[in-house]
Amino acid sequence: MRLRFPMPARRARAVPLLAVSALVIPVLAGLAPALFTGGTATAQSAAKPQAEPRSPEGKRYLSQPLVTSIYTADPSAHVFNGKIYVYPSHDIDVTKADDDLGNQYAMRDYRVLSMDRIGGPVKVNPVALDVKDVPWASQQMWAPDAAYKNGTYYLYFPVRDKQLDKNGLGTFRIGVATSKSPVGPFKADPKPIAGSFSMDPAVFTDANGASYMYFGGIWGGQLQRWKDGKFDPNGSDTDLGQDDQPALSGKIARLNPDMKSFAETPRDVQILDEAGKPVLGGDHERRFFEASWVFKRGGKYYYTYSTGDTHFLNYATGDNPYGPFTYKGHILKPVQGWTSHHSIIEWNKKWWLFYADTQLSNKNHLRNVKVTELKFAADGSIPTIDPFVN
Ligand code: FUB
Repeated sequence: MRLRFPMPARRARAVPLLAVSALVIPVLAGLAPALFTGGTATAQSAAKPQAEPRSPEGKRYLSQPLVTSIYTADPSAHVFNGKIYVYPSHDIDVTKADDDLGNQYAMRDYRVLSMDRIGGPVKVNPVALDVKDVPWASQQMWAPDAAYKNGTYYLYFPVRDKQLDKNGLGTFRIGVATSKSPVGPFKADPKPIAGSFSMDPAVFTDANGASYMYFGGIWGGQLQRWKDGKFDPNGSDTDLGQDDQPALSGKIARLNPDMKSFAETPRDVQILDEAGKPVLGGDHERRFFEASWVFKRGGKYYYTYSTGDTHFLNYATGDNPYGPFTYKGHILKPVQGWTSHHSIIEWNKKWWLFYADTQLSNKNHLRNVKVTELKFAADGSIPTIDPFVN
């Protein structure tokens, strides 16, 4: 079995959170370090410089954690009223062993990060939504996203419900919560979004105001259990095991104007290869695993996603929000840690990739969010980013 979570080659000594916070981290990739006091980062410190952080293999990191006072992952970044807000998962330390189901990702709440500019101080805001305040949820608040419309902020979040499967775990559904503030607190609707399933919601709003939710993820995200349109509680824990067949696709559904319900039955987001054929299930460096994120640039729609067990962030382009999308390449090479989940925004006339690694802990379930500039070639292609500096 391909174990989803343990990565022996990437394991080494864990660096205590506070020890790293005390370091003076040099400016890398043009970004100031985030050092913390009381939950708010300061761009520089007067303390004497100490050693530059290195990976367990001795490599230098391309960029530094945005915050060090809590663990964060799966960053969905947005610009609201000129300010940058990041909606991450809030990782917590648990004693559960790494497994393919993702039991060690036992997050219980969300906290929003905010900043006036990239490279500036980052604020860790109070709890925005707690699992205990979501009536239908059991556990594991995974990667969220957010949207804004007509004075209301919407927080979309995947969490297991209380309907247990063969592993005694709930079924992932996607909930929605609202607030008048971008940092919450958010109030959850009493039920998950009707027709939603699996995890990793990402909401894209097109120039004409139509909003779409992309979602889904295989293995622990359970997408493979929905292959026949209804949930199979005894289905596979990983994928369909059909390497020579088209890979499972992420999903898309247009949202109703209320931003809280689907206007249509979710459809497949198809990824095609250069010959126009669907990427196959056995093609683990190109097939969809989780972490959909869509943005539009130069009239093209970029569908971006994680390949999970091969640890790449990839992109494919299309000419409308539904696709099909043609595979183009890797955005980011593997980071330190198992998961790779990201978002991409335009801010101050530049494009930015928010991602996460495990620099602070060297544990797969205790991640830290980072940001680096994303460049485009003249033809719209994306040069692959290495998360380490050579
Ligand atoms: O953080 C928990 C899960 O791991 C996310 O939902 C996935 O995208 C992966 O990062």
